[in-house]
Amino acid sequence: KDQGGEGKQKPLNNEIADQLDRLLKYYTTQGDRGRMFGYKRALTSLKLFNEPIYNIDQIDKVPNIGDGIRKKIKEFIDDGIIKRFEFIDTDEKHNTLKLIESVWGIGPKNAQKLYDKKIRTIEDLRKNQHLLTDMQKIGLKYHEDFIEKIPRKEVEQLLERVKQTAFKIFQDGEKHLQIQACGSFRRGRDFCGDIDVLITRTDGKSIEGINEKVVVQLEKEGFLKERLGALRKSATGSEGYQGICQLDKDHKFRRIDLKVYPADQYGYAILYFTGSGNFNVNMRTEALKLGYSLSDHGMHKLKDSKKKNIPCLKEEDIFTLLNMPFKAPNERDV
Ligand code: DCP
Ligand code: MG
Ligand code: MN
Repeated sequence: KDQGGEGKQKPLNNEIADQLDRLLKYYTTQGDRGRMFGYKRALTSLKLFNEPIYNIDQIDKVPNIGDGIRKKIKEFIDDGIIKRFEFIDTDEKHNTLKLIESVWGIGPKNAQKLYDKKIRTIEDLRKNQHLLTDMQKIGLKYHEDFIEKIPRKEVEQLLERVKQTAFKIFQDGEKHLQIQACGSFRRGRDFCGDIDVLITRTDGKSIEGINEKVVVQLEKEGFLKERLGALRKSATGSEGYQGICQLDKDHKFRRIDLKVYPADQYGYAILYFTGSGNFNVNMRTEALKLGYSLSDHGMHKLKDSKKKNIPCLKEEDIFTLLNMPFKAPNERDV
């Protein structure tokens, strides 16, 4: 203990989170879905835990930490390392799998398959493109750009560009279309993996076709470069696009997701699209415990066989309904 006593000791929350994240990444590349799920839940709960942690007893107040994970945390607090997992950072296979997975479109399962076919480097992938799907080939083509995060300022510029076009092709678009960036950008990150754009219309008319019109126009203008899959229409009325954009020749190629939702689903849509993914998993689990099924387009009581949707136009209302304290977007970055 340091001389100043507990008051001056540094809380261990972040260091413990880093350790769990390290193990989570390891089990992810190992394809161990059970442990992946367990570590993800433990990590999210730890990040949402508001108290500073100084000792192992406090860990028992954090939800979703099982015996196995608790033991490793105890070892880390006691000894400063988790012996059995020291090898991870230098494990060649683990690092190679991480590298292969860093290509957009390649998940843990595919990475393992490619590894078994003797793929070890990005160069190997480039020479063996017959092993890849069309989407993965595009991921590989832009790989060097995609591994670079997008500065916040550029996300703002990309969003402006989408707005400009959408407002131009829709009469009174400025008045009736609501367009905003979600994902890590809305959670306040300085650097984002991609840009996530959420669109709705507020004049009471159907959103049908907005996605396609905006995408086709942005493609004509040369802003959107390639589609990653077909344009999407869900059974519940939303539309979407996944692809690649570029602000101008002086900027990198960037991943972009567009989603269009009907106004009466907007609260759910913006909550979902703001994330983080971990936060969503956690919130849905909480909702289930309270007897609700929560998704990107609505919420209903589990007991209700008709699955009657509970309308929520604002995300605040969803927290209220679930009796959960409201979390601002920057508090959801877990
Ligand atoms: N999302 C989710 N579950 C998934 C994928 C996405 O709940 N499997 C939601 C939460 C995410 C949001 O969609 O925050 C946007 O997805 P992204 O993959 O773009 O993730 P982020 O924007 O959070 O991070 P990044 O900076 O890597 O893009
Ligand atoms: Mg994103
Ligand atoms: Mn995205």
